Amino acid sequence: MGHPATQEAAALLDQAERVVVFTGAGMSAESGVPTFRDALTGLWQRFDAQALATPEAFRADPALVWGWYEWRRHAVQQAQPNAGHRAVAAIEARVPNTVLVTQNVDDLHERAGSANPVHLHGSLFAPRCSACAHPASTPYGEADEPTDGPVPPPRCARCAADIRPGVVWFGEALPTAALEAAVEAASSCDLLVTVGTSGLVYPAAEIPQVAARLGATVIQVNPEETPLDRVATVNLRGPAARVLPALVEAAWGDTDQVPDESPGDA
Ligand code: BJW
Ligand code: ZN
Repeated sequence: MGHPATQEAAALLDQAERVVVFTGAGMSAESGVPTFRDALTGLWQRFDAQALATPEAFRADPALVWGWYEWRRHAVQQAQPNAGHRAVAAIEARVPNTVLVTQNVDDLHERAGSANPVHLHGSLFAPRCSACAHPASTPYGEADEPTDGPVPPPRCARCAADIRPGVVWFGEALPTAALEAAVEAASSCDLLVTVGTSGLVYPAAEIPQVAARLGATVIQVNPEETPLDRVATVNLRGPAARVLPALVEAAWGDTDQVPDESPGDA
């Protein structure tokens, strides 16, 4: 027997036929990946994440911005999916119409067994040319050392312009296919579970609102209040790695339908 709100959310999950799971940086917090607004630790502390994640910042100082993303890519590669990522994969395994929409640029959902997350804000693992968009390979040298400071970006093999991270910066359009898939899923789901997002960054923050407006139930998982509280039917206040497995357990009992990543597979 869990908390009453967990029981209520579990009943909603068990009844749902079309589920959207919508995730943000808090999803990966317990894997040791800092949230976006906490992303600047160590040497990076004196910078402002919101100011670094822009095309203007990259144009002004490509090595600073590329170095920051290389450092974050390394951190993600060292991290492991947590029990929350595995619970999301368990929901997908249990409810076949589930669509996973993530704002995260890490690959922890994939590594927890989610086959096809919709990445609204791109990926740390899909660099491309800043001029001609030609995809570049990643990582640059498998055994590269973690960076901690500016690193000049590599050059495009086709046109020699700077390679840039394959993420969506402030002021840039989201990838059309991903945004369309997310809106379509949110428009046709009966339950949306929003996890670990501040709900501050648009247009992604519209996704739970679209679902709610069209009649879906919204469950929110977040230790803090957010602007999405008012569209949520149930607010589960707590960390994703604890709340999501408890939710899946309360709905269906077995949380271990999806195998863990094999040890030493970092
Ligand atoms: C836990 C937890 C645990 C902690 N368990 N939870 C005014 C109104 C509307 C829009 C705008 C506006 N002014 C400007 C805009 C536009 C702008 C925007 O929204 N700005 C806002 C800041 C106001 N948006 C854009 O610019 C977007 N593009 C756009 O609008 O284009 C228009 C256009 C159209 C056509 C042509 C051209 C242009 C693009 C937005 C791109 C966002 N990109 C980033 C960076 C990606 C790369 C990178 O990572 O460096 O995406 S920003 C950053 O925010 C990142 C995230 O995906 C995104 C969302 O953050 P998220 O995931 O919510 O994380 P946090 O850190 O904010 O919150 C963490 C949460 O977790 C907290 O709530 C914690 O409590 C919780 N938590 N521990 C569960 N254990
Ligand atoms: Zn190029």
